[in-house]
Amino acid sequence: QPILKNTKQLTLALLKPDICANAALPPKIFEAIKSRNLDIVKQRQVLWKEEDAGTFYAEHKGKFFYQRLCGYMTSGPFQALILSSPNAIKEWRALIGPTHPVRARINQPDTLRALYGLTDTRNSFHGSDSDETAKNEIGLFFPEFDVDAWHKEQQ
Ligand code: RTP
Ligand code: MG
Repeated sequence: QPILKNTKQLTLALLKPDICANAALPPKIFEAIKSRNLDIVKQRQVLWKEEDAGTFYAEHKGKFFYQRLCGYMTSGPFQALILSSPNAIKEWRALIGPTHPVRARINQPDTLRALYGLTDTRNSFHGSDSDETAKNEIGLFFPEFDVDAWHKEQQ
């Protein structure tokens, strides 16, 4: 029996509230996702309470931008996406670009944060940074989604 290796990776992407507040923007983002050959496996609209932001951004508690980060992320509905491709984590992070939009505009002007990001904190997008965080973050937004079962189904 041949061993079929699953070559696909999952990542968790967020289109933050500023993107979702402007109806003209999400279609442009979905176009960019498509042209980067990232598949949308699942998609959900989310509205966070303060405590949800606190859970997701626990590692940033105490930093100078923490309060404004939580205020931003609870300011309105946003979109959570599970994306897949052979190299989904790096592909999505490459597409969104550097954390800080002002730097992105100088160094990587074609990235989504360069194009749409507003400030260092209001930077419009999130992407998981490893397989482990992707699995945890997918679990937070899509508790019904079984990451391991999905990988098995791909084989
Ligand atoms: P993310 O986790 O959202 O993909 O972004 P990241 O790794 O590029 O950035 P990280 O350092 O993990 O920060 C998480 C989010 O906090 C906000 N932030 N504001 N100097 C600031 O004002 C500042 N630095 C970070 C951003 O919304 C960032 O995505
Ligand atoms: Mg991060």
